[in-house]
Amino acid sequence: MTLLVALGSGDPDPWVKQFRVLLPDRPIVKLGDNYDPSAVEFSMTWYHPAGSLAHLPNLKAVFSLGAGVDHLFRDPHLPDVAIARVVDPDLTNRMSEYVMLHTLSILRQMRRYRSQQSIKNWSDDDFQPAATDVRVGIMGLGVLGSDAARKLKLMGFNVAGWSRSAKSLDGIQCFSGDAELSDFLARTDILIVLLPLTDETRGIINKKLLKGLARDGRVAAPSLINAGRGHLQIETELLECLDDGTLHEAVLDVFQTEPLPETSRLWAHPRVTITPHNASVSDPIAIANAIAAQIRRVEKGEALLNTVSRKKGY
Ligand code: NDP
Ligand code: OXD
Repeated sequence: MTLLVALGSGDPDPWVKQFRVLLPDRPIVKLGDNYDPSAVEFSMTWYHPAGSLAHLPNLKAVFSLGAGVDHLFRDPHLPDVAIARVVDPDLTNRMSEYVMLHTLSILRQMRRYRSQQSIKNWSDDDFQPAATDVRVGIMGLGVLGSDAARKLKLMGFNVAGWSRSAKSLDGIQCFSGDAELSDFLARTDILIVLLPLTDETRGIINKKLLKGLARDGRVAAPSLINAGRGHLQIETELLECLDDGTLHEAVLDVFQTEPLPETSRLWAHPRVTITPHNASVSDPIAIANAIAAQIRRVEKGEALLNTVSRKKGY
């Protein structure tokens, strides 16, 4: 039983090394190695080249090395086998760190103080709201969104979330579906996006949506944090909203084109913070462990966990 590490982006070697430690009895190969396709039963993938998982007649399951699976559905030749994604406390905690860091940074106006420091300007003339005065709204109340919601709530923020199906989370106001989106936006000062990229969510962060955010809050204007996927946002419209004051500040970890091209106006925008799609990285040590546990489950005849619905796209 061979395991294939199929990466189209990033270095496969730390993954191969870690899987060899965890599953010492199985051959672990990577794309480009010389292996027997009929021996491959599992594939661990991240942006694999289209077609590279076709012609594996005994493939049982594909594991995404991340929480998102949109990279798999780019492949028109994706085999019709079970797909599992990463759900792991290591990945979840890292994302919540990112969300808390940037939400607090927006609340405490760190962008402003950094620029004041650069010109030795001691000025404290703006009202500083408390976390309890600020309404955070999280689009995507799944594994990552609900953990971030709970932690922001603990910090005192007034937190709501929006998801596809109705939810109930202690102390969090829950909205769902298209019908409740405008009410959710209208009570949101800091919008956090942790949605998957699907046919339904592509381009959802556009001018119309950003104009629907709250205008009656104790912050200057609403702000955006997108750590979901780049194609959720329409960057030309995001820039228009930053330029005309619809949006106060944007923190972006993901972009329509990655790496973000040098020509993008986002790089130099005074109210944009850019991180290189590392809000929550998949650490081979933690994540290979979770995938090896899944493989052991399948071998014992148990069902795969964290499977993905092809119909929903996440
Ligand atoms: P989950 O599948 O657990 O949660 C997805 C959430 O989005 C669910 O609440 C789901 O609703 C909601 N959702 C999906 N489609 C819609 C829709 N059309 N309308 C409203 N809500 C919708 O995913 P995770 O929380 O684990 O991960 C979320 C995303 O974060 C990943 O898909 C990935 O793109 C991104 N990510 C980014 C990383 C980074 O470093 N930048 C790292 C890890 C993940 P419902 O609950 O009803 O199903
Ligand atoms: C993920 C990611 O989906 O790293 O896990 O973006």
